[in-house]
Amino acid sequence: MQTAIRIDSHLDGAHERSLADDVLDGLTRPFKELPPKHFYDARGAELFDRICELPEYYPTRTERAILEHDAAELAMLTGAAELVELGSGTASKTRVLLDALERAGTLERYVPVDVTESMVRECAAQLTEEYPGLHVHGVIGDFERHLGEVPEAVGPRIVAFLGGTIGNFPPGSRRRVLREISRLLGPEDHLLLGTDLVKDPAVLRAAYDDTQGVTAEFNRNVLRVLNRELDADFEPEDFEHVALFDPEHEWIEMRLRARREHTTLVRELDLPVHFEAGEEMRTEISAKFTSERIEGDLAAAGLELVRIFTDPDELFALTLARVAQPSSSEQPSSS
Ligand code: SAH
Ligand code: AVI
Repeated sequence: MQTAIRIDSHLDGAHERSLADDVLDGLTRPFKELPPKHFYDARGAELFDRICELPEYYPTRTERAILEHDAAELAMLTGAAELVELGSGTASKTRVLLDALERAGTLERYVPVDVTESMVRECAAQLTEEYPGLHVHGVIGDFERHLGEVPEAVGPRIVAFLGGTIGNFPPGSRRRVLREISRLLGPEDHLLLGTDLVKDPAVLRAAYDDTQGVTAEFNRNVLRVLNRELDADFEPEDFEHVALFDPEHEWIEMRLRARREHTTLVRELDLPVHFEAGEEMRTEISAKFTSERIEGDLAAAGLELVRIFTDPDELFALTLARVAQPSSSEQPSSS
């Protein structure tokens, strides 16, 4: 008999090397930068969960509401036997989709893919309890490097990339990641992509600079990760949380601003890093979308829109897409 849970881990020395490479590359530039994937150690994941509950952070509850409204239709449109989820986290919203697929009688397997090992393991254990008969094949890995490790589909599949995480990539990488994702899709499969939408900058800024300071703590957590993983000596409280909206690119930037001039040593890399007082280091971008931007990115990745689902206030969008079908004029003629 097949067991309900299988977990493959692809994070080994390579993961630490990727952190070291990102630090060597990002902290030696004139405008310092770190990629956001390093926020998510166990503490970062917990802080992110608290962000999702904040009154100012509307994306999570809005995406959940869209799913609750439209999951039955998604189940009908996709007939999915399998849900692959990239950056699955605690999979809290995913259950809405799993419920709909279970009700439709098509659900067989869930494949969570995340860099945070504890998340994948805990979510596999919980979901196999909650959904008797469900197989969970967890992939602990980096969705920028390990999509090739996603197992062969067991039937029509949805690849879900929820929460707006695609917006955490700059435009070029975003299209590259979407293209990689499109390789997971056969002709019967769908991508379900969550994207935050362009809106009043004041609403956006509040969502990334909450009054309780949870987002500030999440932002500073990346320094704790560097201290632990690379034996650095950052003092997180030496950095102030900054969230600004860039109107040209229509994205939020999170930065850490040095409160005083100082030099930090990243011992494992033998790397001194100097900060001027007031110097800012970028730790995340979170792009906001219009329907044109969504369609443009999909098209650049060889994907086409099936349907966009949104909430009544048009705060957030869930887009169903599939591999672009050749138009009738491009189809090879039979003669
Ligand atoms: N999908 C959830 C969680 C979003 S938070 C939601 O919508 O609420 C982003 C998640 O992506 C975290 O769980 C984080 O660990 C994961 N993540 C970030 N960068 C990643 C990467 N490069 N590869 C795999 N997982 C990543
Ligand atoms: C995971 N990602 C979509 C979140 C976002 O909104 O860009 C991460 C986050 N950063 C600050 N708050 C939440």
